[in-house]
Amino acid sequence: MILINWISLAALVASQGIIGVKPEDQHLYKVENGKWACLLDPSIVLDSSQINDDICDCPDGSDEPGTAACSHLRGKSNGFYCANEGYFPGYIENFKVNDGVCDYDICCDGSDEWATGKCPNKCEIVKQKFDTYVENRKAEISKALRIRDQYVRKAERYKAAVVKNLENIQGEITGIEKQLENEKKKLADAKSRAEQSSEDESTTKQFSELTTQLQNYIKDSIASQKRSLSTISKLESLLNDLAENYNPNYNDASVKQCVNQFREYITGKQEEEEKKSDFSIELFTEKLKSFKPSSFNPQDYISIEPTFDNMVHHYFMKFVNTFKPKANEEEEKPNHPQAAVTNKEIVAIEKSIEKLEKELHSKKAEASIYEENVLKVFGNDDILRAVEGEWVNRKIGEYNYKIGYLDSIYQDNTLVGRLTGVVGSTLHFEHGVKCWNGPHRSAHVDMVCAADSRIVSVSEPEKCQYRFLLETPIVCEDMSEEQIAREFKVDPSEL
Ligand code: MAN
Repeated sequence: MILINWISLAALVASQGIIGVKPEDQHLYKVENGKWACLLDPSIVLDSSQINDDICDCPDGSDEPGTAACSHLRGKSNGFYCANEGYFPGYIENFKVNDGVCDYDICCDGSDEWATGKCPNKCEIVKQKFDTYVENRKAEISKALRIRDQYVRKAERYKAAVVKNLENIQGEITGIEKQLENEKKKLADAKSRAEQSSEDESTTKQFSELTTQLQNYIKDSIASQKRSLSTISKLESLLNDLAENYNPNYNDASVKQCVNQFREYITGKQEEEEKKSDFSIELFTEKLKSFKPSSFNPQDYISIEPTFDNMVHHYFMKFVNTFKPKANEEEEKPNHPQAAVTNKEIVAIEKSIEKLEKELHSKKAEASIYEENVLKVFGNDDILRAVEGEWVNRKIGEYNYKIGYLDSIYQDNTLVGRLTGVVGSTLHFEHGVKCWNGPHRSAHVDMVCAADSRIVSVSEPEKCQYRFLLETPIVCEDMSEEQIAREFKVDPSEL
């Protein structure tokens, strides 16, 4: 309990009623016949001199609004009222009343120290500081808002550029996909043609074997005919010998019949031989070679030798083709003849597909970065896009700190963290260099509105966990005078 300065008290009571009570509540302290009842327990009636006598009498502490006697019962909202004439009234917790400390941030009039008389009224100077603060702050905010506006435009341009890049790359992806589809079709076609040509090859081989068989058969037949003719000729010579040299006197009926029949045969044979053609393969081939149609131009003909074998082959193939399924063949195959596909060509198409697939993969990866970027939230109005690549530096204490908004934070050359998230106007940085015997470094950066970017302060509430205060235009919002006024803080050291 302090010694009440009754003269000061009397003066205050005279000027503003019950000390520590706001004007609107003064009526609650109306004294009737020198008596007053506790506010929440009117059954307790006190002598009016017991109000603010520095002794707590009422269970609700209502008899001591202007002293610290009932401070344990009175909350801040129900605290000591400072009139702060010429400035804004304030409320201070009752335990701070008459404690010998000037609480000018709340009671610029020093009325909280009415009993000690230690604190002269400084409301005039506080008011001046307040007015200056509000004016400067208004000017700063309007400057900051103009800068922020430029950032917003910049962010819009940056986003538009990302969207454009994404569109371009999506166009490229569509192009590559089309090319890939074509190449894949080409590959399937080439493979089926290669298969077809190997089928054709085997059919041709079979046909060629058949042709050779036929050619051999004809040749064998001719050779066998020749051999038969030679045998016949030998037999004829024997029989001729017999017919000319036999002895008719023996009257051998069988010999006579044989000789007569042989002579008939020879007569008949001569008639036959007159009719018989003199065909031979060699002669035939000679004739074929000398065959030249009228207006013969060698360039118009495929250079195949006109031999008997070739002729057989040609007619045999013609014969085989008669049985080919012509209708289907036309449907399945294009009209123009298809060139044969080499393995080299297939490998080249496969390589081109591989290259296109690689290109597609890398373009898709690039596109997904842009997509992610477009969908990402970069703070209100996408503003953080505009500060991409911007760094704010300041030497504080023994270290030089560097904050890269969308990047990372360094304490000299030590990585404090990389940006991992944005919550409201706080940037979160994590995964910095590990602290000796501690966690990996990390930081929170609280951004407050100012026209220029500046690291205001850094603290390390826990080992290697940092908290920065960063002034920047990017978090500025238009503020009413009331909002600005509420932000004003009295610095007692300046009074
Ligand atoms: C360095 C700095 C400090 C940190 C200590 C921990 O000195 O990074 O901020 O507290 O390491 O050992």
